[in-house]
Amino acid sequence: MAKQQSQNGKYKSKKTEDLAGVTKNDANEFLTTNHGVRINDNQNSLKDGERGGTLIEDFILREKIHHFDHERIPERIVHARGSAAHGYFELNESLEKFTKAKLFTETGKKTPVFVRFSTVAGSRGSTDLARDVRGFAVKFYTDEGNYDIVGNNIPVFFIQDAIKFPDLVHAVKPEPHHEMPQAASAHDTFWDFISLMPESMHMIMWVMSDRAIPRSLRMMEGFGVHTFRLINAAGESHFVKFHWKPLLGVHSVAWDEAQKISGKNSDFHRQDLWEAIESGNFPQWELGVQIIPEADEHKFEFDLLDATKLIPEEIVPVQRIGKLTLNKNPDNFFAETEQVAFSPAHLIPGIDITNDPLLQGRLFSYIDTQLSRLGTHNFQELPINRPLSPVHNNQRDGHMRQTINKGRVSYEPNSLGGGCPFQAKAAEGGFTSYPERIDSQKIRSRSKSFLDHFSQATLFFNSQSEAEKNHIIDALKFELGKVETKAIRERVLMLLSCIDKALATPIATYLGLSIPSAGKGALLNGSFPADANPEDYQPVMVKSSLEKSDALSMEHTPKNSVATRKIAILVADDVDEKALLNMQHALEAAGAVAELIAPKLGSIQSANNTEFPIMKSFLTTASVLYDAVYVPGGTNSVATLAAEPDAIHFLNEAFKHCKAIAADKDALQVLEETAFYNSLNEEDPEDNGMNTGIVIGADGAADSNIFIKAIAQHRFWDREKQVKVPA
Ligand code: HDE
Repeated sequence: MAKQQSQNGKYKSKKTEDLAGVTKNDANEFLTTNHGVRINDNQNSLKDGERGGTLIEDFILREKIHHFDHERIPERIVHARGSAAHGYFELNESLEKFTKAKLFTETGKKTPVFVRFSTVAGSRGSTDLARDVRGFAVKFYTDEGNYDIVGNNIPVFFIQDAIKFPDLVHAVKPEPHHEMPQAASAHDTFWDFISLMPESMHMIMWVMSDRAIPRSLRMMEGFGVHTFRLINAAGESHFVKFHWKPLLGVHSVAWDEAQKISGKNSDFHRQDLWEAIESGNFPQWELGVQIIPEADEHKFEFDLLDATKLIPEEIVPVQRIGKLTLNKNPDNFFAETEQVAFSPAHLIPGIDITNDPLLQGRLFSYIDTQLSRLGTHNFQELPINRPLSPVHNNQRDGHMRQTINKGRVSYEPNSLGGGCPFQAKAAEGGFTSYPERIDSQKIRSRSKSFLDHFSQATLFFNSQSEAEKNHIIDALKFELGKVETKAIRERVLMLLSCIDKALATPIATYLGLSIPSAGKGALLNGSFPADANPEDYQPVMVKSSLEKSDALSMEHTPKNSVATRKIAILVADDVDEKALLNMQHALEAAGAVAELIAPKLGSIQSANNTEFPIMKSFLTTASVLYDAVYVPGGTNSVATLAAEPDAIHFLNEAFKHCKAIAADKDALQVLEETAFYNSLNEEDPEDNGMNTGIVIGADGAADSNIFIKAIAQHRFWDREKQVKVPA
């Protein structure tokens, strides 16, 4: 069991201690070469006289430059851009009935974890706010070995069979002739592939939804995606789907905002995660499971082995069994976040795989990719990857071997080593695969039960709020608007019309195209094998018996907290100190982070001559980096801000992105300069703010309680249809 220690109130896991053993601190140490010789001059290379050439014998120079030359390793083919953190998983509800994995049976146990979030398509240095799927990979350092749930923030996938994965990734990556565009799916090759791959339609709904532009990595769900198996002590199997539910709720930004954040701070998510953990606001998720008895395998309208389908929560409820807490940032990005190696094949006794053909291909892909990325099979010995449970086997040697194996025996069976290391019986924790009954022919084919490509895409679309539906339509207008080939746009429109005409029609109008008929055969588009009878691949047009699923809409997410939300307070000299401090304290007491923003850096003086340090100005930050804005009163402060175009732009943008805005009554002069002020008058400027998200002090200062409630709503999407703001 992970050893728990309290240090400065922080839980310190056994893995953290393990890593501490290899962590280096250079304080009070001499500078040395890698063979441990102290360096006397790190400023000048060894030369043939003061103005002479550099001597090849300078081993200090050579080592330094050579090491530097090799600092980069190949980036991940997908999920190259990532951010990670350490933490622990604590089990509340035992799943003993279903699994023998101690991770899920010992309640109260804290298992150390390392979690890496990522975007998929972009390179290591690409923007965090790309419209993309987010990876959500969790490595559990359990007592029985490492177990990885290598999931995403979307519960389904583009394709049903692993053999299509290289095609999918080639299509979405920058186009090979000119390596453009970076970290974006809005280009011809991606939509060309999608338009010929009707099975991708459900996933397309998710990636075109706001789920693909999260407000924070801490505010997104995670999913294991595939159906896995749990195996109990009696050897019985149940199917399982894994869910991570964020305690802060699921929230997103607006697309216009996402694009601007990409320019203002392309590390937005990475920084947000880092800062939350550094400030002790540890992100948390509950682990949920949907468990299905083996006997029910064929009771669903879809195939459990088809990764383009989810199990609606209304049909199989999500049972929450424990909590994940991320409480420590990595000490070294490369050694931990970059070198961590996940794999769906990192399984422990009690958890097994299914025949999902997408999962099956992943089982060997990950280990293979680590070989080209990390260069050796000994990557499992890297500190971040090595398990806490002991490793004993006869695998030997290879590049960069760390372990010094003693003795002459490196084979099994052996008698010279006393038979060690020896196999473990199942009762001793030995891994045994589930003895699934197989009686079939070897065949390259797709099961007929995989041919429904639209029912859950329609279910997803139907389950969205009006604003969410509009965002999907707008996202598709944007993406297809960037596609240059008419035939591709038309094929996508045809596929979208099979989901819902109301989805396809406004996009077609925007593109100035008509929707081709999705008659028989039209949907196949060549996504079938050469010798197959196309009839056998014709999509099955069925409807989900469920009209709507609330769990699919972010509208129903918890909206009861402003913890860690960032609030901009716009100030200048002579600000009303009392109003400012009251609001700042109220926001901070509710867990939000309030930052003062002024026309210039340094400090401002309140009307009472108190000095307030200013760390951010309109030049160094932007409205898109905050969740809400407050303008306190104070005659001169208000006059300065009203005359400051950047302050007005800040407010206009916050309004456009549907954020809560508060202003004291005597700060109205600033709001008067905005593009939305007149619409407020129409609304009633003294509306208490809960409907409009604009909180204006009735008599004096804006009401902090109402402002806080409005911020917790996250966004007031209704504004989008009422007022268009040129920001
Ligand atoms: Fe991955 N995927 N993937 N994937 N994947 C990789 O492994 C692959 C898939 C996921 O933070 C690679 O170490 C294949 C589904 C995450 O380090 C690679 C297929 C899901 C991460 C690979 C899939 C994922 C990866 C690249 C289709 C959600 C980042 C670097 C059969 C359930 C892990 C690496 C991290 C990374 C292969 C499909 C999630 C190339 C062949 C479905 C979160 O091995």
